[in-house]
Order: sequence, then structure tokens, then C-alpha cells
Amino acid sequence: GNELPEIKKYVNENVQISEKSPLYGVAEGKNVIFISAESIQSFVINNDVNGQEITPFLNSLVKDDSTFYFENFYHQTQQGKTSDSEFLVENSLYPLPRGAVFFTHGQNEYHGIPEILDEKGYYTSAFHANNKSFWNRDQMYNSLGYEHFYGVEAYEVNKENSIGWGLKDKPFFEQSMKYLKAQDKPFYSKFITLTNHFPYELSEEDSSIEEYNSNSNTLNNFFPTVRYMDESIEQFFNQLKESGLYKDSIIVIMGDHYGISENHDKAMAQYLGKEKITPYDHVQLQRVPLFIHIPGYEGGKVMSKVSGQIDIKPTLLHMLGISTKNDILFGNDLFSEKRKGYVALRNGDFISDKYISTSDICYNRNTGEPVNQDQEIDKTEEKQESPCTPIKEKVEKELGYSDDIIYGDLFRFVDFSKNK
Ligand code: GP9
Ligand code: MN
Repeated sequence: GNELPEIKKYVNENVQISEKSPLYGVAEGKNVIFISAESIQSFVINNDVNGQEITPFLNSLVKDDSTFYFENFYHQTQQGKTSDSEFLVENSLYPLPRGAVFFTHGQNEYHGIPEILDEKGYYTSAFHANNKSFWNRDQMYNSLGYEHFYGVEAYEVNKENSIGWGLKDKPFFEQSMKYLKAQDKPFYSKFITLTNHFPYELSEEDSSIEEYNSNSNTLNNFFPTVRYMDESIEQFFNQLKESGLYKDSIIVIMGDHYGISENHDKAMAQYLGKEKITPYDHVQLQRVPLFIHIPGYEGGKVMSKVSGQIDIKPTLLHMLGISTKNDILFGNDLFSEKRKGYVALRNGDFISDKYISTSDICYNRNTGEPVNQDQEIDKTEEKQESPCTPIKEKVEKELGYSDDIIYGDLFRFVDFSKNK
């Protein structure tokens, strides 16, 4: 536990924000419904394929007065995929550089959102129509403080209502409603969708739009399954309204990670109308949608600040009026003005307000041009430091500290109930 004082000092000086954001407490006492949207990337939002809108419902949320849409929000996952995104969200810690922290450190001491909300009188649950032990979720959910996990045995799954990885998203949400309605309030409930998962299988009758036409079947099939997920979320919103839960809840919708890997760059370039996918484009394709929907609130807008999954925990807790002052976390409240100003991807790449760094090349975030070129004005002078270097130092420090916490199970030595 020797590194703890140093880590705490770093977090207090570089991450923590003392002022309350304008949305602090806006959702105090409300239910929280968190939807983890499988494999969706931001490029499908407000976009079309074969002249047809891909995500009409999510697009309507972008324009909605009660919704904040974050257009420069990045996933920060590595090999643990969905589970890494869950880990980021619940803890505001980084997943590991190799392997999946859900598997390798499922029994650690954490200070996750469910545990914190449980102490505040919330009922906490996770819904996912898959085997409980898959990705070691049963153990990790316990460590995170979830009271209940509705796994595959909570659902009626048959040939007609399943495809690919299992229960389709529409019956998944539909069958979840009875459990949701019966829960004690307020609750924090997480829903993990599944249909929009590689290899993006969908039956004819569930397809509302035509597939794309390129050399990649993966990208071609992606669009109709994304549309199916969009429709399933719309249906869920309607069911929440019918049940009366809607008005006392806030709803967060977040993409878990990319769906189209670089193996499909040629098809992706064709779809985006680009000559090729550059390293800069590749980083920009790591953006996933984030929606924060607050029924009854007016003043929602499109947020352009760079942000990432690491920021969800402080944002959500602050909206609920819960302080994170004494917590150890690496993200910022998305509604605060004074933010860190950069997002670290797990491979060490990062995005700041001005720059994007990937494989140690620093790009201008707006133009996509490498920055060092226009800086070599006077070659007789000492070589100028890249403007990415000071950020890189912080990124490496942060990722290292987060790893130290996980590898050393350092939260065993922290009493988070102190100074509350
Ligand atoms: C598995 C589901 C998908 O239960 O969460 O996982 P992924 O392959 O995306 O990590
Ligand atoms: Mn996933």
C-alpha cells in the first residue's frame, strides 16, 4: 500500500475538481437506468446507409431538450471489451493493458457505483441475458456491490426469440420490465444489450433497413443490427413511460466499444467516402455515443468536449448529489468546466482538446495533420518539444497508477467511509 499517498496526491492535484458542476444534484433520488449498447460507434449517429437513416430514435434524442449527447466521447477498452467498459464506468479506473480485469482481479476490493449507491439506499441490479459466470460477471458484480444479477435464467429464451449470441434485445427489454417494476426505489439498474454483436446476425423480419454493399460482410450487416438496437431502445423508452417509471428516472445510453475493427478499413473508407483510414481516423473511430437523458429537464444539448468512459462515475454520482471528493478516480464530471482536458486510451494513445496522439505521432485534432512538421521552423534551434509530450507524461502516470491500484489490490487499505 506504499504507493497510495502518492496516488492520492496525484488524483487530488490533477483530477479532482472542487467546484460543483451546474448539474450537481439534478437527479437526486431518481432511478438510474444505464443501457450498455453493444458495439455501436458514433459514426452511425445522424448518418444513413443506402439513403436510409440508421438510428432514427437515437437521432431524435440528439435533438431532444432533455438529453445531453456527447459527440466526442471515446471508449477506453482493451481486451476485456464489454467487461472493460463496465469496469471503467463503475470504478473510473482503467482496465488492464493485457487480459480482462474482470477475470484476473474479480475478487479485489473496489469502490464501485453499486456499492456507493447501496449505501445511499439504492437497490442495485444488472440485467444481461447471458450466463452469469460468463466474463466472471457473477464474481465481479459481487465485488462491485450489485445486489442482484438477472442472468439468462431470468428470461424465457427459445428459438424464436433468439439469434446469434442469444435473446434478442426487444424481448430482452420486454421481459426485463416485470423485474424492473417490482424493484425497490430508487434503483440503479444496468442493461447490457447483445444483438448488435459481431458477426451482426439478424433475421429478415427483424431488419428494417438494407445491408450495406462492400467487401466486408461484417460492416454490411452492422447497419441493420444497429437499427434493430435503436428500435429496441425506443421500445424500452415507451415501456418505461407506460409503466410510470420514466418520469422518476434518468436514462444513460453508452456504446461499450468499437464494433468494426481495422480489418474492415477498406470497406469503412468506402462507406465514409475517404481514400483510406489513417491512424488519425482510426483514433476518431473509437468514439462511441453517450446520451444522458433527464426526463423533465430542459437545457440538454450536444456536448463537444473530449470525454471518455472513465468520466461516467463522477458525472453520474454528482448528478445524484453524491460527492466524490474523497474517492480515488481518474475521470471528471462531464458537466464541469475545469476538466483534465484529455482522454487516455488504454494503449497509451490520447485525445486532448487540441491534439491526438497515436503511436507517438502528434496530430492536430481539428485538421488531422501531424503537428511536428509545422514546428520545425528553425532547424538550428534545439529540436522543439512536441506539444503532446506534457500530456503523454500525465497519461502514462495515470495509467500506471490505475494499474498499481488493481495489481496491488490497494483499495483494501482505503477506508472510503472516512470523511464522508
Ligand atoms: C457477453 C457480452 C458481449 O456477455 O457482454 O461481450 P463482448 O464480446 O462484447 O466483450
Ligand atoms: Mn461488447
